[in-house]
Amino acid sequence: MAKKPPASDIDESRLRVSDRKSTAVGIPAVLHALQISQQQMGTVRSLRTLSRVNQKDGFDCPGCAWPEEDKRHLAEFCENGAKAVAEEATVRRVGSDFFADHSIAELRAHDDWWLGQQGRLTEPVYREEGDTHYRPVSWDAALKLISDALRTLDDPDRAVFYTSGRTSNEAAFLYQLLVRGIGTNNLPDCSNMCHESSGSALTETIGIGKGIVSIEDIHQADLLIVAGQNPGTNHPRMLSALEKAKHRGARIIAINPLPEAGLLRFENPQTVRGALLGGTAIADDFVQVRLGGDQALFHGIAKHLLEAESATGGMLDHEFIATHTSGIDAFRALIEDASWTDLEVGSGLAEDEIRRVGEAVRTSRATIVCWAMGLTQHKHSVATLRDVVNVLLLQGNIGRPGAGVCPVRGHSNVQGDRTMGIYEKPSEDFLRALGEEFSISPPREHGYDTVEAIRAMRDGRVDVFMCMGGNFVSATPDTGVVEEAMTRVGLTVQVSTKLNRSHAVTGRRALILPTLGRTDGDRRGGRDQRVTVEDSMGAVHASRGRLAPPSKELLSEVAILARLCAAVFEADGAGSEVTPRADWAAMESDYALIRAHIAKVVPGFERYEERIQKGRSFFLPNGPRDARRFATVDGKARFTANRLEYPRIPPGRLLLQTLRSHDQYNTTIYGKDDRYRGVYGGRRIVLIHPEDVAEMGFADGDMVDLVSEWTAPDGSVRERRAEAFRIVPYATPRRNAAAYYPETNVLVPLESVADVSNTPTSKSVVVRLEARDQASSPTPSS
Ligand SMILES: Nc1nc2c(c(=O)[nH]1)N[C@H]1C(S)=C(S)[C@@H](COP(=O)(O)OP(=O)(O)OC[C@H]3O[C@@H](n4cnc5c(=O)[nH]c(N)nc54)[C@H](O)[C@@H]3O)O[C@H]1N2
Ligand SMILES: Nc1nc2c(c(=O)[nH]1)N[C@H]1C(S)=C(S)[C@@H](COP(=O)(O)OP(=O)(O)OC[C@H]3O[C@@H](n4cnc5c(=O)[nH]c(N)nc54)[C@H](O)[C@@H]3O)O[C@H]1N2
Ligand SMILES: [Mo]
Repeated sequence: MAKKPPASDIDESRLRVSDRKSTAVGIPAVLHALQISQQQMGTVRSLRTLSRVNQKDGFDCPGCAWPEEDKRHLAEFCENGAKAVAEEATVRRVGSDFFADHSIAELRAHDDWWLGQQGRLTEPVYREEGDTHYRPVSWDAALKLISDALRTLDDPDRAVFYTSGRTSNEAAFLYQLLVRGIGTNNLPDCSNMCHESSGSALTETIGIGKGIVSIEDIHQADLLIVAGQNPGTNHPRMLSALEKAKHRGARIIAINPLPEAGLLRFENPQTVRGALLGGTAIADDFVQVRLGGDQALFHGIAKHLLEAESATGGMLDHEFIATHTSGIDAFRALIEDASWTDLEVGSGLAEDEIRRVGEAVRTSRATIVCWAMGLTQHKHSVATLRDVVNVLLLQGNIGRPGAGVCPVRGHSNVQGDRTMGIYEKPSEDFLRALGEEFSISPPREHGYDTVEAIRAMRDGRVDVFMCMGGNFVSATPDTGVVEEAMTRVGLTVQVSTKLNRSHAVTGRRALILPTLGRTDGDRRGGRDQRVTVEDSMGAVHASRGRLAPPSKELLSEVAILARLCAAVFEADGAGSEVTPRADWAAMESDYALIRAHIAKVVPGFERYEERIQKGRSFFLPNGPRDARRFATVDGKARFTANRLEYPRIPPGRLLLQTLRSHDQYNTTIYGKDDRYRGVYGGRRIVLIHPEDVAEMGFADGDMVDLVSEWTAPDGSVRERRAEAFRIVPYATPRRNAAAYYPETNVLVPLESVADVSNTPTSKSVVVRLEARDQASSPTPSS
């Protein structure tokens, strides 16, 4: 199905390509961040706001989930954190006059960049069925529309509730309570498209769905493997931690199909060395694996270790293996059987390159593997991550200082949202505690994840679809299918800070509820309210914004949810013994009351209020890290035997990964440059190896359509098309291409998901290139 992009905003006439950079951050990054901040906020507001990012008693950066170090710099943020802040703290506004001026059809013709640039949403608006425009609606009327729809459902499973990862712990807890109080576990979230594969693999093998290292461990590691991650753009503050580890003597190996700038060299703007002297070379070794080749690489590392063990002994931690693990025999047998030829083909690396990494692992006293989307968004991601765990287990690199697994999380509170129960497959322990606290009997049947939610909408099985943040329409795979699916829903509700495509492609009736962001002051019940978040390493701390909110009309996410709970559970006829009982109004005016409930339901939150005072943070219990305790089926860390898999690329085709540019936050597009990769003024580009470009009969600068080909289990092939991409020859492995998300989401088939985790395979899409008649390229707009 051909799906046209909203053409009016596509002006790639200024697109310019130059050499890619090998150094990240440094002074240009600081200047660039300040420039964007100034455009959005003006000078005074910029300085006031940026000085509070990630400070004790300041607000948590809405950028990434990388933790703050204990000793804070005066400016504890990075270029991309500053852009995330500027995007939210902008002085531009979208009010009811905007919606009167722009019909929904008109909004639909714009892309996410244009929509986001309009500014902060300031008042609730509603689209009546058949109407062409959104119109202002009061908060009371809006909440009544939702509660009426929820209370008249034929079946609670006909409602679905999505969450993006910026929602605070307090809001997330109320949200899941609302949903379970109604009687469903339909709580898909952005994690389903993000680190779900990590959660699946880690829960199964070490009994916890998150990472087990702290920032101290990073500093103390002897070897850090950074696989499938682009920290120079997506977790810039991680580079400071890597730099520190390096100065203490750690080796760092980057495993990536692309030579990403931040991994190769880093100029720390906080130090004189960084600012003036050319910075630190971060990676000691860059291993250019082929897309989806990591499992083969980790099998090879294991094989190298096991061979060394047979030759001389002393390579494995036998005591750890005997006391704390199970399953090594099957794993060992599988690895001994593996052929180096298969491992070379699977990884795209030569045997001696694989052995070079194996040797670094063998000689390391403490190893950490860090990863992000390059390892989680493939068909065999869960197997790949189980094999990462296998390699670490061999040397006892789980549950001791300077060692372990470090899935680097994306959204700033995505991990906290899960801890609060935003999960379609909640544990029995969680549901029992929730039930006891609120005298309800939460549903036990699992709910929809993101992919299942889309299928349910597509098939007409959803009446109400509510989103707590995010941009469902653009972030999910198979944009054509999702847009169609959205229009089949009775009522869609978006709680948002800014406009995006999910406000333009809606259900038959649609509500937009504007809300406060992290940087906004939140005064309720005569108090300045704080919220709490959990970072990528399991530390919980408070966050408090100070800026005057964009409008007096805005409610916080917590206030919206507390009022919605009241509307749903206290309305006439509700309040039976099955609905949750709580003082919703009191919670709205004092978020500490919500924390008191959380402390009773979620393990590890005892003395919650006390432990977040004065900017302090506390660590949640972490079995493997705290005491080599593994909550798995047999109480051991589990070796697993995973058959080798890797993508097969049909002749004449390329394997496409969809990734982030330097000027975006997921579907929020800050600008059209990707400085480190040398791309300026446009986003519709595709990076391809120069020899593939030539072999396929194209040249640098040619315009092509990307056509994805999906072969269904029954053998039928379905095509999807993304139009007008400029070819950029690039240092990617042969037959591996890269282009930006979300422009390419239209190519990712809804059926193409990771085994076990059901995560869309956004880093593994088979495509062919089709020449484009230059004359038919989208024409530049003014
Ligand atoms: N500024 C900024 N910060 C962000 C975000 C943002 O959009 N902008 N997004 C946030 C979110 S939600 C997330 S999840 C994270 C995402 O952080 P990343 O995972 O760093 O984001 P991607 O751009 O998807 O980059 C994937 C990286 O993996 C590599 N890769 C792709 N496939 C493979 C593979 O098969 N094997 C290996 N070894 N490498 C591979 C790619 O070349 C690329 O370097 O960042 C978070 N932080
Ligand atoms: N092809 C492809 N697809 C992908 C990925 C990929 O690598 N490739 N990555 C996937 C990943 S890792 C992720 S995490 C998802 C991201 O999916 P989402 O989290 O759904 O998307 P975002 O673009 O982060 O959401 C941005 C919107 O959130 C709203 N927002 C921002 N701050 C707040 C707030 O404080 N409160 C509320 N209520 N709303 C707020 C704004 O309206 C903004 O427009 O996308 C996934 N999709
Ligand atoms: Mo993510």
